[in-house]
Amino acid sequence: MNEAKMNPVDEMPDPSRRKFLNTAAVAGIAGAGLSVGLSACNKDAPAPTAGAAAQPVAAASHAANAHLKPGELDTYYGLWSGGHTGDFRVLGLPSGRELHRVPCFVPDALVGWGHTNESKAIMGTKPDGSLRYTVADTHHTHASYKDGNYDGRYAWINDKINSRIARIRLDYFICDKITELPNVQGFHGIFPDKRDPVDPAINYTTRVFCGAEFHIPLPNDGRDLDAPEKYRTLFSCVDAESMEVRWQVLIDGNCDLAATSYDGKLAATNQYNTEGGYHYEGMMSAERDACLFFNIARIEQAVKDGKFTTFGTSKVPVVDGTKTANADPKTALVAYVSVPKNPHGVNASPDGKYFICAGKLSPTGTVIELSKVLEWFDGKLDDVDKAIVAEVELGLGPLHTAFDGRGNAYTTLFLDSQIVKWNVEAAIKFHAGDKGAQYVVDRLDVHYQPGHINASQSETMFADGKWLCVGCKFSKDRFLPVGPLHAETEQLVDISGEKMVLVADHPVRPEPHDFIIFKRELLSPKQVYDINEFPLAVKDPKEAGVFRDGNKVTVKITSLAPAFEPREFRLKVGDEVTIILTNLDKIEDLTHGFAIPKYNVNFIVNPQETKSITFKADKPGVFWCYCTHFCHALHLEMRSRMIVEA
Ligand code: K7E
Ligand code: CUA
Ligand code: CA
Repeated sequence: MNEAKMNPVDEMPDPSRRKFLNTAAVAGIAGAGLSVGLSACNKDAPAPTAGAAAQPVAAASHAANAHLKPGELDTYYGLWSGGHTGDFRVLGLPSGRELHRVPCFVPDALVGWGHTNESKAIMGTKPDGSLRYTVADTHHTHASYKDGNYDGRYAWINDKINSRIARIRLDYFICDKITELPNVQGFHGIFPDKRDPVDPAINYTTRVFCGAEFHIPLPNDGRDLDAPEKYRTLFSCVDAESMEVRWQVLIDGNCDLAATSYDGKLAATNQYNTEGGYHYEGMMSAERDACLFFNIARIEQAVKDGKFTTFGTSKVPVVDGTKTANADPKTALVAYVSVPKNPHGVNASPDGKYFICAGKLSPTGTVIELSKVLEWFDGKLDDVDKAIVAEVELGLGPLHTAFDGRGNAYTTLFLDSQIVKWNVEAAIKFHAGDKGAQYVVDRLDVHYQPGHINASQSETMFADGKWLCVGCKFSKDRFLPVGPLHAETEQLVDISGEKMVLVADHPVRPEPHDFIIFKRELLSPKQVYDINEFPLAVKDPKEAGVFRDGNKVTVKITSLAPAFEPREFRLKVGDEVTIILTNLDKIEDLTHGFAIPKYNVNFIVNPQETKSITFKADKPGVFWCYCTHFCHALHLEMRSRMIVEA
């Protein structure tokens, strides 16, 4: 594998070396060989630098495009997942500047997320009022659609650790709802639908699909602990508005990534563990796994008809999507399409015609034609595997695919540390027997071991083929060393021409996994809150003050630069205190903070926003509540004196 990296960028790989990975090679990747594959990340391994050296330097014009002058705004938004940090990141592109982090699953000290009453109610608490979870692992973020493009309402993001889905309102860039999925573990792939399969008037997102990766006993209440062959997993549908789980599908195998069709009829998930293996080797024993297609209209009809079961305390209807129950295409809820060994991503092409699965342990890309899957459901295609219109070699370790809207796909090759640009129609011709069809258009070395990839507007019908970003899992030598933990490299690639041009490296805190990129015109975020969105709002400084009911005390505070009202307030040790703070400033960008020393309190209030926080006054003394957000020339003077009497 290292020798592959010695090849110059443009040299086509030796085909004999790129046969379908045999069992020994897979064992190699899985075991000792993984370190071989990854040894490229080792400083001693000379391999990747050879490719890097051969790399053409970015053309000045491209570089100039990506470098914005001071004061210039980006032309694209990027929505990135944060990974271990459990947040949702907002980038400007092409500059790559990080503009915002929206906390959702994990507490955040800037906005007071996980501290204020409002955020705790969204995150979920235990009976003692503490947070149910404080860790998360976000991988995938996708936004709501209308007419095949983003409509700027919502984005969703997954937490793989605790199987939670969070919704982000894109008008304020805040998380407003979190739902924990029942009956599953390892919620990984996520994708909103793009229209309704039945009602043509619903040409926008109303469902979000969630795939679960890990097999568990059903229900997971202590039964079947030592009977892993009985463990199962489910594919879930969440209502985009209510964020309630509408239904789940019991399946054979597992879910990894998810995708949806532009006609709203199908949702898909790729599977790497059709074996139901519960040991590592067991998940790699079969030569082929699958990509599943869910017939949304039929599933919802089955739920309506009462053809479902439930598990444990969950009331969510679960329909039977297993293979044996779905052998008859005319009634099948799910189609199982065979895909080579342990595939990873599944992506819908912007023309709405194809789904592409990347091979991971097979060096191939599989192209599945959607109209043929629908023909199978209609009983017009005898074998659903005939929906596969191409299965072509791309390189080693294919993971995810993006599109340029000109018929080309861009797939990351993890082991080769490359992006391969390939033409989908040419691949279909090649697969059909035209061995002269040159489907590989270009290859680009990236740094290093790329996972996710996406291009501007790639996940919409309006893919514009301008910019492409690739999330590289290893940065190795690309940045100044900062100790053992390396940043990851998000690389920017210009894809407007025939050849890909690497334009910029950006370090990111690990690890974003997935992201989407779209035109800035599709969003129009608000700069000032609507005070009426907050039932607790203190709308006038005259309403501020201390309101006592026994030992329950409410302190209503307003901020108006550069002063809080009231300037001091009095409490007694033992009081249960709720502070409600409304920022009455209406000016854009005029945010105040509120911190109480020794009481572990800090949060911000944006213009016209209200937040509250509840704590026990357990320490007597004087505590200077102060503004933590620089707001005014008299910011340092912006304080309120909290007096706690013994
Ligand atoms: Cu989207 Cu990283 Cu969760 Cu592929 S996964 S890389
Ligand atoms: Cu208000 Cu600083
Ligand atoms: Ca497998």
